[in-house]
Amino acid sequence: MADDNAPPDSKLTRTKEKWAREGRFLTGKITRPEDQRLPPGQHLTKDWPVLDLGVTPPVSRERWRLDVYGAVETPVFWTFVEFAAQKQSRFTSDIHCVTTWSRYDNEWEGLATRDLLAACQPREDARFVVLHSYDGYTTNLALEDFAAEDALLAHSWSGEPLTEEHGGPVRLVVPHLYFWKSAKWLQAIEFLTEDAPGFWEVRGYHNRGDPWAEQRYSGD
Ligand SMILES: Nc1nc2c(c(=O)[nH]1)N[C@H]1C(S)=C(S)[C@@H](COP(=O)(O)O)O[C@H]1N2
Ligand SMILES: [Mo]
Repeated sequence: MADDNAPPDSKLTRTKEKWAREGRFLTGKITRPEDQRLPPGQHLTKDWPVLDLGVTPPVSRERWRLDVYGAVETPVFWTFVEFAAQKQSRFTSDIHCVTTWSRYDNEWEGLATRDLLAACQPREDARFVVLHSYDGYTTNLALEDFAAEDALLAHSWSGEPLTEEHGGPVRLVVPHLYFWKSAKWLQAIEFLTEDAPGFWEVRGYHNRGDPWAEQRYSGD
């Protein structure tokens, strides 16, 4: 029998309340200063360069799938239609590429990573995520970086579907870290209890990649 007093999505609400109590993702680790929009060593560009491994995997919205698995209570397997039916967020943020270009005011639309976390419910011992992409690319993030309040799984940019060259149908966007952490052509999100460095992280890039601390390479 339905309880008329229960909030409509009580499992989700309980999870979010618990996180709020624990301050689970609010560890103060985001170092982006209010008064310094352009990180050190960066220059502004108005165009949007394309950078990747040189392979653009052909993934239509019809064929695209997202798998979310590993250290989670509720693994998620979505088609694009199912993904697009989730709560939508719009965030405007800056891009900072390790190759020293930055681009301001990018308008993204998609699923906030915090809403994805509410859906898949990371286990208590989950600490890291690895993003897997359709071109074989991988990149790793600490859970609190993945859960940044302006991070999202984006399907649109400037009100238009994300183009193939920029990672469509869906890419990750984590604005407070260098852009190599923002995996294009997202295929899967794996939750882990131990860190597992990705494609560039095992090739000399910094494990975290904070632009304001100039964490470009592993010795920085
Ligand atoms: N799947 C995938 N994602 C990727 C890459 C890649 O090669 N494959 N390159 C990364 C790097 S190094 C950068 S700088 C940005 C570039 O994104 P853009 O081409 O949209 O500017 O994508 C990141 N995400
Ligand atoms: Mo890059």
